[in-house]
Amino acid sequence: MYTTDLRTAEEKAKAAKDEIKVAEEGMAEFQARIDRDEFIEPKDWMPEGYRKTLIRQMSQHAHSEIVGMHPEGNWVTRAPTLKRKLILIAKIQDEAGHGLYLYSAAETLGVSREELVRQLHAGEAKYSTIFNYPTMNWADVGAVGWLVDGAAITNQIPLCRCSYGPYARAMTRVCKEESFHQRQGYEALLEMMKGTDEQKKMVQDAFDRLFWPALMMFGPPDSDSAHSSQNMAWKIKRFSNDELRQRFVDATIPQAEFLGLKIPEQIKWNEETGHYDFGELDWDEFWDVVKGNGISNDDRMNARNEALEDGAWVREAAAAYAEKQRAKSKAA
Ligand code: FAQ
Repeated sequence: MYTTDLRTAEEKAKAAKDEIKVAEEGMAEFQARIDRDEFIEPKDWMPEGYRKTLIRQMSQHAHSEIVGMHPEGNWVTRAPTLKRKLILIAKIQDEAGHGLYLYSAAETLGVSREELVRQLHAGEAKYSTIFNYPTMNWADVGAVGWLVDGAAITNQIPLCRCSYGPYARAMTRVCKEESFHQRQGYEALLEMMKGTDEQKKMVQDAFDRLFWPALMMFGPPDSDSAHSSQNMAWKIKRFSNDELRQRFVDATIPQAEFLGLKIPEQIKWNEETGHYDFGELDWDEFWDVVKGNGISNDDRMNARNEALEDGAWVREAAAAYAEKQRAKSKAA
């Protein structure tokens, strides 16, 4: 084979050594910045693994916000009062906004939103398992706000201190909005618990079905979490999956008691640890839903694909309009 590289073997080996030295120094300086709690910004040097894992997590997060609009969207036309309908529409619009902040923040890492959306639609990208469970009745809508947004906030508050600046800043606003979402859900359930026996049963049923999948939102147990140790060293994650899951259980069970709900038998206060014990979750179910076999996986992906096709003319019209404006300003 011909080569234009005229360096001797010795020179090549030295160049390779120098490259490793520069990479090691870069890595050490990067970690030192993280350890000093400095934010990493888009134009700063970062290891490829840091960039990749952030794109992975932030895009999964964005997809979750967007797919997460569907279970509640299902109830906009059937909300029981005008007030509830307005609240629900506002909440769902907020989730769309969260998706947009997150796609934009992910784009600062050198990937396009079109590519991320393509990955979702092709089934290559994950989104949170919780959105593959159906919302069967109005109490489920309240339970999504209370439990799903509640779990989301528990996970996202530490992300406001994540080492990547654009992600951390997006999370600050998202958390404020999620807090309203959690309260509106809890308040809707409080109202139902003042109602008829049938309404109370609906709330209990929603809690019984959605509580366990909400706990799975925090990811697999720490022992099976592939990304935790590196991402905690990089301060993308500040707490482990199990720590945040426990924090959520400890906050939620007193709220369930205040609502007047029956607490599952396996959940017991542990005097010694100062936490609630809640037993093992059904991790086979979790991985099955991750693989696409949940009750609503197909419905969610079909709805996303239909929305993409139905919206094609809007994107084309917007692009044609932008092109026209560009041509006009060039001509002027
Ligand atoms: N579902 O090594 P780990 C919301 C995957 S937003 C599906 O522990 P990591 C707002 C994980 O990706 C809810 N897949 O992973 C709302 C990885 O697979 P990969 C979304 C899951 O990243 C409310 C593998 O398992 N929030 O609800 C899940 O260190 C109401 C191994 O796991 C976020 O995304 C899961 N639940 O920790 C909207 C927060 N868990 O990528 C509408 C940001 C894990 O190697 C209505 N994300 N996997 O193929 C995070 O904090 C982290 O990514 C975790 C997972 C904690 C979710």
